[in-house]
Amino acid sequence: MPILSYQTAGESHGPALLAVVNGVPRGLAIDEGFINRELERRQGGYGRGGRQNIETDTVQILSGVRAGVSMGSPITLMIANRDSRMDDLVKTPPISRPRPGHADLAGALKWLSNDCRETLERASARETAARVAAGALSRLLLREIGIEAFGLVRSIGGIQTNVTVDESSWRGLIAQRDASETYCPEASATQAQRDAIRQAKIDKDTIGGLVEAHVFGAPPGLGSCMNWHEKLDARLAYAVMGIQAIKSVEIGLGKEVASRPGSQVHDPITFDAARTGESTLGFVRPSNNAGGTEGGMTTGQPIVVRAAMKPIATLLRGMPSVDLKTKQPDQSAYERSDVCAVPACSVVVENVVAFEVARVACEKFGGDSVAEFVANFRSYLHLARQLR
Ligand code: EPS
Repeated sequence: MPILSYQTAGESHGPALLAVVNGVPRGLAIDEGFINRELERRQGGYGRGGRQNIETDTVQILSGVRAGVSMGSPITLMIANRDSRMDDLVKTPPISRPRPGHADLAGALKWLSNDCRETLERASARETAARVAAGALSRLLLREIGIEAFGLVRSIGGIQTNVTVDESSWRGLIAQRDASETYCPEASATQAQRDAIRQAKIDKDTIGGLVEAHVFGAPPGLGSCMNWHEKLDARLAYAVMGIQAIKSVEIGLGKEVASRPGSQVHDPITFDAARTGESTLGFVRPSNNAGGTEGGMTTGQPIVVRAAMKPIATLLRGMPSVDLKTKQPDQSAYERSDVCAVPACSVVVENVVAFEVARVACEKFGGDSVAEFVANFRSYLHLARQLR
């Protein structure tokens, strides 16, 4: 039985983006509407460029699903690019003035070319549409065992919301987040972030921010401390750092652990017999500084991942660069781009994080069918609750 995994393929202006998802058990009802809503959210947010007016990202399922239900074979998800023109060398001309901060220069040198085009086509964050589709698919499986993910924008250009996201607040924040043009569940912060993006546009500049993903309902014991590469926190960091433009990943308190004493970092352990039905199995922690993982395993507390996205590398005003053909100084190239894609990034992080949680859930509960997966989940909880 394959472990849950996926591969993406496709270029920004190629015919389509693809994700091949392996290891989805048989018997999962595929809610395409949910996948498409996540794709639509990824396209949105204030500060996006002209490309999103061209595309209407919609998933087509090419394999692994029969009459709306998974068969256990690899599931191929396809998102067609309307703006497909990569073979037209006039419409996608060579680029020899690399953008600082993009993959352009390193890629041109790596593949021995003075044209950055091929590198940028593949390195483009357009590929994240395929990752969102795979992540959204994995969330359908997570729902079978009561696990849900929630993403939001924490700050843009230093303008931050201090809204608390936890088990009791997150459902109530969905509507506020979805009403926000910056995917930030606080109206005043949204307005200030919007103003900052508009100012960046006026300045012909770009702007980054902080995004968060929270996962609720995960039972204790997903992931493992037995090998470093099995640790869930390590895998979350790997997956999130693999998203375009991410420069830091934090779990829970993150880098703040460095400046506090242990007594103000570690989450005390208490037990409440009345709460054994919850994902913590009754082990109540008054704080969640650990962000839901200890020793690379889930604790039963919400999983909290925070990531910093750098500003988009394509500046309308350009940046000091060098023409690779002449080696003479020049401004970096400009092609249509976003001023800010932090809201979109929050959707990508939410779905990528969910996929990693689904992967460790599949490792623990296995099963060729969803029925077996759910039964194994219940059996584990039953045994854990009986521990004496
Ligand atoms: C993106 C589409 C791209 C860019 C963006 C991500 O479209 P185009 O290049 O045709 O305008 O807007 O890519 C980047 C920001 C980047 O640096 O590569 C998308 O759909 O998310």
